[in-house]
Amino acid sequence: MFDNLKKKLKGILGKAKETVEEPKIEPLPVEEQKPSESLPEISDSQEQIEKELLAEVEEELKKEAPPSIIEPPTKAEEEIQEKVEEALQQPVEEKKPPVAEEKSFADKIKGAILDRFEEKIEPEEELEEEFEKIAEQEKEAEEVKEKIVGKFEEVVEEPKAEDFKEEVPPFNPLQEEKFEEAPKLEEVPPKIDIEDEEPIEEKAETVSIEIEKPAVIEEVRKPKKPEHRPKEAVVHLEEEIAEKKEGGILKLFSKITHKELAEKDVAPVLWELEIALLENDVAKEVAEKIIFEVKEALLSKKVKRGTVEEIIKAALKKSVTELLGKESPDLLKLVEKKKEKPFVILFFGFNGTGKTMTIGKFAKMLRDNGYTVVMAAGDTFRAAAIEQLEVHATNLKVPIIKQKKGADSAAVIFDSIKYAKAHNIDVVLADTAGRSHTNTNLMDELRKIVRVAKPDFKVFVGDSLTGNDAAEQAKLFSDAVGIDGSVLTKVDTDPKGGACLSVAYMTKQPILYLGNGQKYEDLIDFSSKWFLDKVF
Ligand SMILES: Nc1nc2c(ncn2[C@@H]2O[C@H](COP(=O)(O)OP(=O)(O)OP(=O)(O)O)[C@@H](O)[C@H]2O)c(=O)[nH]1
Ligand SMILES: [Mg+2]
Repeated sequence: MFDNLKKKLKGILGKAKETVEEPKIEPLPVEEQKPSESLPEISDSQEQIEKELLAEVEEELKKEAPPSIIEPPTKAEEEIQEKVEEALQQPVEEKKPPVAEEKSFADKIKGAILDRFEEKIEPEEELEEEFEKIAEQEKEAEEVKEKIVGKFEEVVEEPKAEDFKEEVPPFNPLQEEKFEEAPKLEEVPPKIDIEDEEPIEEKAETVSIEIEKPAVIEEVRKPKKPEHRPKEAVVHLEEEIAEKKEGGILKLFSKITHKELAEKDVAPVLWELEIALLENDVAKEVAEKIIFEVKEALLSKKVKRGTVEEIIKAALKKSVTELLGKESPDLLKLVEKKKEKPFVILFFGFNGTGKTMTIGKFAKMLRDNGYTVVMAAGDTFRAAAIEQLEVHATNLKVPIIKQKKGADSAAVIFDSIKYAKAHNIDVVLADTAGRSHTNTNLMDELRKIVRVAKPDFKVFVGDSLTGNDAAEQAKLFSDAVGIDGSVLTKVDTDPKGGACLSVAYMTKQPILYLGNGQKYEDLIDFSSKWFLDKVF
């Protein structure tokens, strides 16, 4: 029962979130990115913190760099450096491994020069010969030097610009002044003569020491790259943003959590909803009314994200409740309230919709509730209709008033009322022949019955399987004789269920009961709540 409609609505509601709502985080509209509200000030804060971080890095660098490096060279130092540079130009084939790698560059230079002082001084002629050799090898030494410089550049270029930020100029150890800074003044002998120069072999060793220089300098000068921004800084930044931009954040939050839907956002889901309603026997007029109301609900206010499904559901429920109209009256109470017995209920509708069967169900329900009933065999038109009702009367052990086939239906019903009055029976259940609006005679007959019997309650019986037709029929009967309420039968075989809405809307009268089977007890006391619970 109602399985189709239920399934369809469930599917649509399930999809509504995806189809109606956009991704959760939408970019702020340009006009809302005012300087006072968010982004620029946030950048300022970041910049400030980055500056602080850089200052810290610089401070660390200063600490790590030996003070000698930044001292200006003195004359004595310059002299030493000259010697060192001469030594640099010596051939490198005979270079030896570094003397003591753990020593600083300045120590190594100083040590090498002091060693030379301790060596035995060679005669001048020998020295000249050696210098000639040096001159011959000068070219080769130059090449070696270039290689060293090349290495230098590679090593020095390694630190990335962003590691130092813009304020810290990248260190260039190739600058002359940096070379001159290396040795320490106090620890170097004040005078150095050319005669003091060591033999070629020894100079080669000096070159070897010099080769180590780049690595040592790099070690000293290369700032430690901050691998991660300190956690505290990040936390601080977030707090700052949160504090300063409270208004902006709240706005942003509102943007994220709420969305003002436009027609184009809701159109697809409304279209699907309308199709589902039409496919499930909801009359076009009724479906359009529902869609209009759901649309109003979605477009009327800012919709909180993630609640579209709920909003559609709520709008559907509201709309359906309104469509179903006033709540079904409690028939038993109406019977009870009537001062003068009997309470007359007239059943009518198209052929084969279940009028006679429904009379049997009502009889049982009333009897079960302590009311006495009499059946009126008002269908004098169709063959076997009287016998059919008789079967129910026998089964339920209730009296039946009947005449022959072809008798005046209004007269049979009038007789039943007289019988009820005479026997103090609470309720008369009057059957009628099935008819359509095209059958003028039968419609006139029905008018006559109503005029004569003056029923207390006129019940339209519709077959829910006929869907929209049931609603059309109901409208015709309503126009002809008026309807106080409807019964929709065979809902047990109807997976759609839309006829309920259509019939109620067309007749502007409530659905009283639903017939959901062929047994007497298969009668559902209808209410909008029951319907909504079933469908949603
Ligand atoms: N499954 C099911 N069948 C029903 C229901 N109500 C009635 N029927 C069946 O529908 C058929 C027609 O029922 P009737 O009570 O004879 O219908 P009617 O409106 O009196 O028919 P006419 O007098 O010929 O106009 C019978 O076979 C019933 O058993 C119902 O709620 N569910
Ligand atoms: Mg019948």
